[in-house]
Amino acid sequence: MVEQTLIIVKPDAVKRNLIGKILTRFEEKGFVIKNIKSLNLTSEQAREFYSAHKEKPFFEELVSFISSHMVVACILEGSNAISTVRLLIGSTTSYQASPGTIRGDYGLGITENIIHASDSYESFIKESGVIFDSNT
Ligand code: FUP
Repeated sequence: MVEQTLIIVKPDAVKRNLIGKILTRFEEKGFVIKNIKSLNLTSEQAREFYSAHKEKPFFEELVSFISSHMVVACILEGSNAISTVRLLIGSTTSYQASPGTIRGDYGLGITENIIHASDSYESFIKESGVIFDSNT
C-alpha cells in the first residue's frame, strides 16, 4: 500500500551536517521526497507538534530542543511508508538503536536522537499540518 509519512531531521543532525546522508538513506531505500522544507519551529509549533507528550516530564526539554535550530522536514512516499520508515530510523534511545538504523548509526542521545518519523496515519496528518500549513 502506497503511503506517505513525515520525517524531521532534528537540530543535532542538522548541526552535524548529516542532512544529505540521512535523506540519501530514504532515497536509496526507494522512498520519494514529495515535499521538503527547512524551518526553525516556533515554541508554539513545537508544543503543538509534540502535544501528545505534554504531560511527560521531558516535554519542556523536547520543545526547547526541537525549536532550538533549523530542521529539515520531508513528506516521504512509498510502500508502507509509516511502518517502514520507523524501522529505518531505529528505536528512540539512540544508544540502544540497532546498527544499520539511522539512530543506531549516527546518534547516542534520547532527546537528541537525530530524526523524527510519524508513528501512525493520525500522527502524520497532525504533524504534517503543523509543519507544512504554516508560514514559518
Ligand atoms: P519516537 O517516536 O521514537 O521519536 O519516540 P517517542 O514518541 O516515544 O518520544 C518522542 C520524543 O521524545 C523522542 F524523539 C525523544 C523524546 N524523549 C525524551 O526526550 N525523553 C524521554 O525520556 C523519552 C523520549
